[in-house]
Amino acid sequence: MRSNDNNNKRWQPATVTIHGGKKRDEHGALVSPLYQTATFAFENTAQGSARFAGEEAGYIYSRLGNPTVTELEHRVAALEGYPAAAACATGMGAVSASMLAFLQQGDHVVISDAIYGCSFALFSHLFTRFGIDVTFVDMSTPDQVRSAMRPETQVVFLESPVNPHLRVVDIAMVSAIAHEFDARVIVDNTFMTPLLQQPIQQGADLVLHSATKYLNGHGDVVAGIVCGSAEDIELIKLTTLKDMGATMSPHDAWLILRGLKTLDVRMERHCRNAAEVAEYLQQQPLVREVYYPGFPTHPAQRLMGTQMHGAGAVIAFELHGDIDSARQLLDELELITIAVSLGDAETLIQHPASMTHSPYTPEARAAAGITDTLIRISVGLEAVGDIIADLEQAFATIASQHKHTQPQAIYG
Ligand code: 4LM
Repeated sequence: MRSNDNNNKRWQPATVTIHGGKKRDEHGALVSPLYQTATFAFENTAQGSARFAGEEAGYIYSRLGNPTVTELEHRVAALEGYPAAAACATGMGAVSASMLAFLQQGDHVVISDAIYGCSFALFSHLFTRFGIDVTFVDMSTPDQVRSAMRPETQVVFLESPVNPHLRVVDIAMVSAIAHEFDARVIVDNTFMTPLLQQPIQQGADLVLHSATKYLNGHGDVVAGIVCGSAEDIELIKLTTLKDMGATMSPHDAWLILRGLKTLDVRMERHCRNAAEVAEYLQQQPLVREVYYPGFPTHPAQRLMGTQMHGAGAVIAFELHGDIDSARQLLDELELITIAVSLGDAETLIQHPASMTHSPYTPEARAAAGITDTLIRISVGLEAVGDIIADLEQAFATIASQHKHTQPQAIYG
């Protein structure tokens, strides 16, 4: 018998991306309606005050909750394996709302040494202004992680694979150490999606996404979401999200619900295309090194089948030469778009040192291994032959301009 409510069903992820969190519509609409409203009418003053007092369930005002947003929260929470989620205006809204909910002056946080540029800026520039002490640490070994921990450490925050160069962090190892110190572990799972990595299995307390990327997948929304226990999500919603206000608009939630329906098939194609592009890049004489978790030599292989269930579709590579070499390659491309962001149907390429990771100081960038010759490509859903042909013509143009030079010497 069909039930009215698709929460708590034990479906496989591909089914959850389509049906999770959905309630039967009173008119039988296949697609859930978009509740494009700022506020909700009360029947009378008693109902209004009961809702504000939390004595009666129901919507009040869309900054505090909205049925379309609720459906998305249920769907993503189910995908990540947590009981609850809070949708946010942007990925950075999810990072700031979830971190600040658990922090106060005098607290300490431990952060992986390479992360997305604006997360780095938030932690290193803004948090420190409010008396929150921050330690960035290379999380490769238990000793390094343990040495960064203090009695006042409240949160350990990490990305894996790391933006931009795809280093990986053993989430189970970090979670075990953090929990010895009673600290929460927050994992930014944007690069993997819940289909390729579910950090709850490795002990993470909260998992967040820039939903701008694969979850939406169509490049037309900026959004974020954080998943966790009912208590943690309630705290985030009732404090930092409600009062700082980085809540998701119902229209954005509706678009992400639409995008999510194809997450499984999109990820399959993204990953297949990326494997071919990575293989191609590795054979190019102008490329010094390719960072791709799918290579047998990549440290990610140790975590494949346990923490990770796929290599994802972001690749980073180093060119021979200097910053101009990187710029020249990008400028020669015709199909592949020079743009930040990732996880879209379009293949996007960018230069982290001068773009996504420019908020780093040059010293922090060097320490994190983000060089001037590093390029990041988010492999899209186009025919992979066309993506490779575009790279091929760009490399060929550069080589022809230097036809009397040995390949490795073109870029110095
Ligand atoms: C980019 N990234 O890398 P919003 N977490 C991760 C991210 O990569 C990003 C955010 C959070 C890029 C944006 C320009 C791992 C963003 C922040 O942009 O606030 O949705 O997400 O190209």
